[in-house]
Amino acid sequence: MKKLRIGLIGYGFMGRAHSNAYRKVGNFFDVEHECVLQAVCARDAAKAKEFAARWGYQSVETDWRKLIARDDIDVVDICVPNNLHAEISIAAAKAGKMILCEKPLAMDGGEGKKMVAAVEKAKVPNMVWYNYRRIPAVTLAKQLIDEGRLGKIFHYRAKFLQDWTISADLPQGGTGLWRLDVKAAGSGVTGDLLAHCIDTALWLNGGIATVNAMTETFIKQRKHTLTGKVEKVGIDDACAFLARFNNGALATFESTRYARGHKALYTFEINGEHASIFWDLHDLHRLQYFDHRDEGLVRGWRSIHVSDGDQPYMKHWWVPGLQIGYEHSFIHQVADFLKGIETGKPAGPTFRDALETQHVCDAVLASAKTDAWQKVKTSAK
Ligand code: SOE
Repeated sequence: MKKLRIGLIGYGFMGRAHSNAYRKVGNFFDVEHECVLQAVCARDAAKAKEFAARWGYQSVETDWRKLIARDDIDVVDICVPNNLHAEISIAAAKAGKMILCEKPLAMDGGEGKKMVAAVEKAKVPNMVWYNYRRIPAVTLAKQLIDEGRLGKIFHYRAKFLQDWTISADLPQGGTGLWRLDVKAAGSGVTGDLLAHCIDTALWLNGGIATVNAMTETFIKQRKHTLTGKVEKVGIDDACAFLARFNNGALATFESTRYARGHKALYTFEINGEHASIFWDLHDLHRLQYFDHRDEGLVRGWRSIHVSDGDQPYMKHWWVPGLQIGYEHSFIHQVADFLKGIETGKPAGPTFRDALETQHVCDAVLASAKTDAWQKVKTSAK
């Protein structure tokens, strides 16, 4: 097997999800590459060493530039706050590395465009970790839509609800809380959570033409973990927007970190002329499907338990009826990335695909600021 030597930058929640995927992929998928956990990089040497020992990384770096300069690294995996994605990606592309970057691609479309230019100029394989595409039930939704089972799509409805930032005492900034600091995150729920909903939506239903949004920052000031001072909060705590797709479908998107009782409720529903589908992250192995063409006597919503070998990805796992979970979406993403480099047919979302999501996020934030409909730029060549 060919070795693919991974250099991971950052060791948080995503560092663990990705490391798990690299370790497992070869056990379950027939891939030509063996992922080697070559180095993990983080500023805190002690924590990086602890992470390396737990996950089996062979070495540790404390400066990402040194990691990128190493010629025993093939893939740079970026799992650090959003404000570092562009600089690291561009440097890694110049060094000829393959790049896997956490979502969202960038702080905004301007930065994203430079990142796309860098990876395309260097011709390095690249991908962004929008993992929800690879939950088997979501991939099945894509298959059903592409087969034309829904017919013309009229409506797309998505939401991503959480409740972890309701306390006014929660500080902003620093490890674990950088998502609340606009300088590190770029935006709040729009870039963090709606970006997932938008990526899935673009994949399932094509491009978005226009948006009209509202955002709110419920807690206006929070203590900053790094400065110790109470500072203005610059992120959006909640965002809701209307959208029109290029295919004529109407959409609503909503996200908040203030929906008491909801921890990660990502749902979408799509209504077409013949059929509808509904998916819920809390029940991620099921796809709800209604087909009007069914015989009237038994017509109704079917709850498809996506666990059979005929269904996306499932033949690689256990036996029919036994389900898989969240972490498997990352394993599927690595498997598809490897297949992409082995076949020369890159798996999405590439940086260019993710730039499309970035443009929607930019238009959403601009609309909320201007109180007006905004056109979405396209990243298509
Ligand atoms: C935020 O809480 C978060 O961890 C996001 O950053 C992830 O992208 C999402 O999948 C789950 O929620």
